[in-house]
Amino acid sequence: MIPTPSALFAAGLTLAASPLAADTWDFPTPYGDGIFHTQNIQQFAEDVSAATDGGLEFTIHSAGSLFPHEEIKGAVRSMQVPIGEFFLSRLSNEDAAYGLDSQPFVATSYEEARRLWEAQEPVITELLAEEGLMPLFSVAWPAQGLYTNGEIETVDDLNGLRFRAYNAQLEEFAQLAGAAPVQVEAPDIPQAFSTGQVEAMITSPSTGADSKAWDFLTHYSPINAWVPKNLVVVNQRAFDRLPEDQQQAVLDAAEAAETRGWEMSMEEAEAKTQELADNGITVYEPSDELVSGLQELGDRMLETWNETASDEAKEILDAYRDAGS
Ligand code: PCA
Repeated sequence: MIPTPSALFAAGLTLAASPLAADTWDFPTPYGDGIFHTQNIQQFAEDVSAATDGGLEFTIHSAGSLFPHEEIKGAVRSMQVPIGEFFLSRLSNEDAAYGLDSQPFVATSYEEARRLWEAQEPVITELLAEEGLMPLFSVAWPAQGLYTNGEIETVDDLNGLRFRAYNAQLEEFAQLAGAAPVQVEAPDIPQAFSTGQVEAMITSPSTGADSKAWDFLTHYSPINAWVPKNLVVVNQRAFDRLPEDQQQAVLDAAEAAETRGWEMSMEEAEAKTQELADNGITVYEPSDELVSGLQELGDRMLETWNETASDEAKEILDAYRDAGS
């Protein structure tokens, strides 16, 4: 068939726009370039680029620079971007299955976090499929610890503090402790503390060190109350449109990224705690009284969780606990 002039014109335009017929995908992420999750995603992008000979490239927009964190999932869903990362338990309001990894004292070590992910993954994959999204890889943060000014001896010491929160569960936790929760995204932590918007937080040593917590806080306690995860999702239709070899390259790179990400997390958990100490933060073990008080808060949160959780979400918790016993 002889191509019509308009078809030639259209083909010429496409060629001019992408001389290598390469595809470039915008990839929004919530966390900064100093965070290992972002670095892991950069490596994922390099792996895909190498495996596809530059056929599929990613432009990573870190620290919520393209879409604010709360809009990333929706942006992937509506195909404004084909791929994105978010904090999994940020979705706890959508389904209790998402919240389990921010539920205090459910999974407190990497081993438990991994087992919890194995129980969550099939259910979460199905939930996201209903929205046209496919999970690619999930990576845990180091266990979450308590940052304050001065030592916290019992839960009562948290009473009245303006407490930085990153999801609904941390908000609930702060409220149960008598503190006043304020939602602040990780890249905004330094400013929120320096302007007095917040005065305490629970997060990883990674985020504490990246925020230079020593500039505005004096004490850190590794309460290790939960080990939450990030998730990278792709829009299923965007994925399906890729040539098969590129689809395979994405899946292979995702599998490698999940393994590498957990290793990066485990490797830096201690090093980042040391960095806090080296910069003048007092690192102290929580007292038995503090731990039991926190556990009590966790028990109350789990009661609330049970009231709202679907059968599928409850089955995750049962499967996780069965696998551990
Ligand atoms: N850092 C992120 C999520 C969990 C963590 O360790 C944050 O504080 O927002």
